Amino acid sequence: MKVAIIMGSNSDWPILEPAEKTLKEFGVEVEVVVASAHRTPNLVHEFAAGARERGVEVIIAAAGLAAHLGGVIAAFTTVPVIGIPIAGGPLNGVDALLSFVQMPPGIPVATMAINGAKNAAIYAVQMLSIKYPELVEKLAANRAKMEAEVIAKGEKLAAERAAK
Ligand code: RP5
Repeated sequence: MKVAIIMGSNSDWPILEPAEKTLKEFGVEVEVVVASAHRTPNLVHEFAAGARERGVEVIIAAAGLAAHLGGVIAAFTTVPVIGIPIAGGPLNGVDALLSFVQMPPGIPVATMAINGAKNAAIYAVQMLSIKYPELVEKLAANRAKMEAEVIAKGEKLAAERAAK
């Protein structure tokens, strides 16, 4: 099972690193690429047109500013694309959010929250779980872990308040 993470610039990487970490925790192979819809359109075309042949099953595309990366990739492949608008510039990611989310009918990009790298990874794993049943159990374990963590946080707060 393989997911590609593609970003418009290496300056996006600190936001995206948690996505790679999460995917690896689920045992998913990750391909990481820097390519820009505006600055390296030929590279983006090559990446997207060959994605399915390379075994990529889901693409996570992240970019900031006037972010056309997700849409352009989706135009060149039928591999599903998850978009992450990256915060940056004077509009702080709202520009990228609108660019990702307002796709014309026929070419969808499943857009996450601004900087929503972790959810992009989990959503990719959920998509892969349709084909790879072992991921269903891992997703359930991940939910159980989160539940335990939230309960522990509540108990910690209650204990701190009681001690005052
Ligand atoms: C976008 O422009 C990139 O995705 C990045 O978020 C933003 C700024 O890129 P750099 O100028 O840091 O290379 O294409």
